[in-house]
Amino acid sequence: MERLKEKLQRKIEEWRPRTTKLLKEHGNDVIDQVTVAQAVGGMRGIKSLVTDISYLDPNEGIRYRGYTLPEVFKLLPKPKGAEMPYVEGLFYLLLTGDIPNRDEVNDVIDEFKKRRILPRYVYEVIDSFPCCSHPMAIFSAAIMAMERESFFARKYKVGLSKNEYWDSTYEDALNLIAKLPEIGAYIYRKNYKDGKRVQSNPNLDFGANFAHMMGVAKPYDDVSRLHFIIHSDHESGNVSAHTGHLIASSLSDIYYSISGMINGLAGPLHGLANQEVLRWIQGVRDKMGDVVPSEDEMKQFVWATLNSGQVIPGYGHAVLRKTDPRYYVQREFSLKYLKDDILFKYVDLLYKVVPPILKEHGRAKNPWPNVDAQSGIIQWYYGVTEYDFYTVLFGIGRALGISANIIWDRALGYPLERPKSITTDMLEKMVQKK
Ligand code: CMX
Repeated sequence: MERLKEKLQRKIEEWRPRTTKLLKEHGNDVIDQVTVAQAVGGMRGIKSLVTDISYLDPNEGIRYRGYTLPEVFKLLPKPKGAEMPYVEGLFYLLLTGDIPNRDEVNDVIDEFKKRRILPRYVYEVIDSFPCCSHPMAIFSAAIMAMERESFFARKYKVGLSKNEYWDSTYEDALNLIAKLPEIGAYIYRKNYKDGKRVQSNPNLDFGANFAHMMGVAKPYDDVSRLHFIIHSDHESGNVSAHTGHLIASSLSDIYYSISGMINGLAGPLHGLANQEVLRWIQGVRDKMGDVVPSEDEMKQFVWATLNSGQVIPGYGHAVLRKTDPRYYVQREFSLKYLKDDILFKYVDLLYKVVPPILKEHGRAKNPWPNVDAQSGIIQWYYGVTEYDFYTVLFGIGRALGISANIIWDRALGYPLERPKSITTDMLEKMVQKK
């Protein structure tokens, strides 16, 4: 069997000439134009990043390496008796573009197993955080504390050829990813379970070990696999992925990049929306006294939020123009396992009520739900009710995709990212000339 790193090396060597040829023969071909609205408005839709790990079609949603989510769930190997595939297999797919067989998944499992032990000082960093710190701030700092372990940074210091950047970046990425479940679970236990740590079990896969360290019984192992897989990648332009890529482009190592992407994910317009959805629903539930609102009552709650100038969390998207397939995957899971749960009924009712209201409101370009509209209620159902923690779960999953991207950025020699800014004066002069 070709080991993961060997296969990656072969794939990189095969891919490099494609990028070189494109640049050499078509470097000056125009692929997009930029409008004033795009320059002022957050660069929406400008085609200016290249990634082969995933692609987001506005209507179809995400494909990982060309595969839709249902295909990914069908094709990736699963642990015995599990409904959801190995997270390790998903990482293999993101990194190499190939669906792994069982031996290849076992290879990734072994790689993570070797690298999973968390340095003692990481627990101390987590322990030292003052009360009421947000779990995302602790998560980011815990990753940052491990920067001293960077293999890439050490190698760079003594002199590293550009062609070899990807190799030590790969080592850093695997070292870090292997430790994320334990960091996340320890933050959870520290913040909400009196700091009682559950020792990691080396015989379990990524999802099952996370569930074990969280102290949550089956089927939370499958819930974790599902969660990490659907959150892993969403092409390059979203805030977390772009932040990770941007930081890495200055040759900062993966610890800086992943810690930075976590900080971007922590915003309520991005990953924190999963927490905000639960907070919003619990606010309604408090007013309703544990009863599911009628359709009319729910409409009033939604309008009240909009009329107070706030967004409806979990709805809308910068790229998607249809219901997010990540929402569908979780909806199907919920219909199977938590159909009668009161919070699922809230979410189900919101799915009926919110899109027509957002259309009538007339602002959001996409009135449909995104991944965050559904994820929190699954966590809540299985006992993880501390919703401040939910974005950490998103972050563990997202680190898989961003790390794969950064390894490939280095392999293909993507340079320092440096778009050009202009002044408002310049913009005004440019449009006057027309
Ligand atoms: N509720 C109310 N208004 C919304 C809205 C929502 N869910 N989604 C968009 N809008 C508003 C925007 O605030 C904007 O208002 P203004 O015209 O006053 O500036 C207008 O509609 C146009 O926005 P857009 O072009 O449709 O959306 P953007 O690309 O600017 O923003 C997003 C995308 C996700 C930030 C936005 O839809 C939003 O705020 N959604 C709620 C938060 C959320 O669920 N975020 C998670 C996204 C998924 C993820 O990254 O995890």
